[in-house]
Amino acid sequence: MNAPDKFAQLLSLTRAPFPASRKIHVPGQVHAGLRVPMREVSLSNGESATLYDTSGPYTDPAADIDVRRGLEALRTPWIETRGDTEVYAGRAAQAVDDGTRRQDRDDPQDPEAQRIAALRAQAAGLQRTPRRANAGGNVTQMHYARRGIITPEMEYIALRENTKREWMAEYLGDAERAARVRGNPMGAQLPAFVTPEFVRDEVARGRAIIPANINHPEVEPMIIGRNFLVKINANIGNSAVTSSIEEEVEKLVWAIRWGADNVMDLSTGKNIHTTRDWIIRNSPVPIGTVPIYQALEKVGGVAEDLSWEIYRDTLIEQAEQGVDYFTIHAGVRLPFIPMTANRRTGIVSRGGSILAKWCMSHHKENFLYTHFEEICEIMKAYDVSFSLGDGLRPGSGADANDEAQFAELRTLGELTKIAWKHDVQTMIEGPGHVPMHMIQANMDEQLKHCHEAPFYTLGPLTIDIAPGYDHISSAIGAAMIGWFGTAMLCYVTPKEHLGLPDRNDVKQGIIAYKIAAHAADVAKGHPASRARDEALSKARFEFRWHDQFNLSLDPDTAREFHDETLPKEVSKVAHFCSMCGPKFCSMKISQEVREFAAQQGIAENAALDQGMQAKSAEFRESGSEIYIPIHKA
Ligand code: IRN
Ligand code: FE2
Repeated sequence: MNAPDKFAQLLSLTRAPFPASRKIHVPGQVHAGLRVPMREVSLSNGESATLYDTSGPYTDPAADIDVRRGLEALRTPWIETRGDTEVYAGRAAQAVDDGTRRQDRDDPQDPEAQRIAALRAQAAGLQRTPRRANAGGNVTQMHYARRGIITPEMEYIALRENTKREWMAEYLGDAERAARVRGNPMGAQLPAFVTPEFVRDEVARGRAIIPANINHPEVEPMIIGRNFLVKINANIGNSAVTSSIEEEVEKLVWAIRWGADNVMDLSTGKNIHTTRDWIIRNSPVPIGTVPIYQALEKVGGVAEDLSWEIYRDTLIEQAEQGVDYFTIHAGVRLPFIPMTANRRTGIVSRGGSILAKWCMSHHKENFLYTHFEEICEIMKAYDVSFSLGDGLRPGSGADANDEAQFAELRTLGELTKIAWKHDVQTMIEGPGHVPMHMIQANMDEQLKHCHEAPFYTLGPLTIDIAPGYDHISSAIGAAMIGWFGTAMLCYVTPKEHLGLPDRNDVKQGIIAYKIAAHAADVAKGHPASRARDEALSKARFEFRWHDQFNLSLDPDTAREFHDETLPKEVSKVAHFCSMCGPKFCSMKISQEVREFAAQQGIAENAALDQGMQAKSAEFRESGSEIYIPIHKA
């Protein structure tokens, strides 16, 4: 079977368009040629809903995708027009030879080496010549924003955040449609609709970041900041390398299908570099990594052998490939490590523990801290954003909000100032395990010490006793902290603490986090967020079952659950479901109440009384059974 066929087969499920949905593209105004993708769901009553869409061209049946070639590089003309970059030979290949490849040299006797050589050959069509800022230049979105420039990325984002068509109409100058939405319920501090100027201003202040490496031109720009939709991140790639590009890309496509706004490639082990080529070239969402993981591979897993030089080369190697943000645990300072000694669960961050080990064994300050300005120089040459790591996050409720955690957080605030001096975009990573009553303090401290740089938290898990269900224990904390102002939520899957997530675990984690993020958006009063809830509730009340499924976060499961008891097509228009049965459907009753009121010409409340009394009599007469088995026949 040739490659595209294999991919098509593997992706038949992940590439299927969502039911009743089509991809639409909204044109730019400031920048001609922008095409901002959204998902439009057609409803059976003739209306439609427009949804934020993270799935990229994969859910577009018209898109011609070849994973061995990579996605279309839509940002290349934007980057070239800016005229501030140069294409150069790059050092990625050399870095791989120096490091990763040293351990898995292509030894003809070694089947593993042969396998890896074959994998590398598959990636040949995906290697790109890198680009960097002209000497002494700075190509970060923050740098442009601070000079008052509205980039195509910024306008793209402004349009993308406006999923409510009417607001978009106003932006697009459709006065008639705009007039209908004057009385919208947006929150006081939020704009009526997101303008490109608002995006620019938020990025200039450091209150939002646009992770978009100039070497990742395939990315569909998105924004992370508390005055925008709350975003979620899914981690992939921490398992052993699969045998083909197709399988690796499939994991990514699966994650973005369900709504991952960002994906982090946390691969360890062999062939990290090649796997990353596969992922980035085929990813429409920003990709983050934790470069210390690869640096550790390069020194054979011995933390003490790490050095600034090896780390620096790894940063450049990954920046040339197009990684959009790096988790950098520069706040794990030597004096903070003893503060973890009496913790219940010590240091639980992978990166944090690697650096703590290096600091302790050399009795030296963390080299990421001492070389921070040099790291900024690298970041600004490619526009890689910082995700300042929380290496000392609590790993149990007992350790939440302790001295070590907050000492690190304050350091991340200091480092943010340094990054901003270089116009490098920065977000701050946060916990971890935090009981509900201690969550708000995390947001307060972050706002106080990190100068409003976006917060990006892992959950937090609100309790410690739910292995197997930690997507739930953490989504509760994530919803809360999102509401308080966290800009991005790092998902947790049901396999957390237990093993590697499989396909279904990834989906469960993402859906749990979409719920948390959306709950936060609704509570914050994001202008566009409620539209989908409104459309779905209306469909629910009017018994438009297909519309209810199609508007839901997971239409497949919604439909399957309904099918379990009422599989027939006629039930998809029935004015009841199997939960309460035909007689006790509260929605049906309230509709009857409305009709009754209209007929009788009396006020709805009075009718409600009468209607309820009638229903109450009916209920008693029928034997006062709450659950009516509907499949008796
Ligand atoms: C997010 C917030 N705090 C931690 N994270 C994520 O945890 C981080 O972005 C990365 O994806 C993952 C693993 O980080 P550690 O364990 O190396 O700190
Ligand atoms: Fe944990």
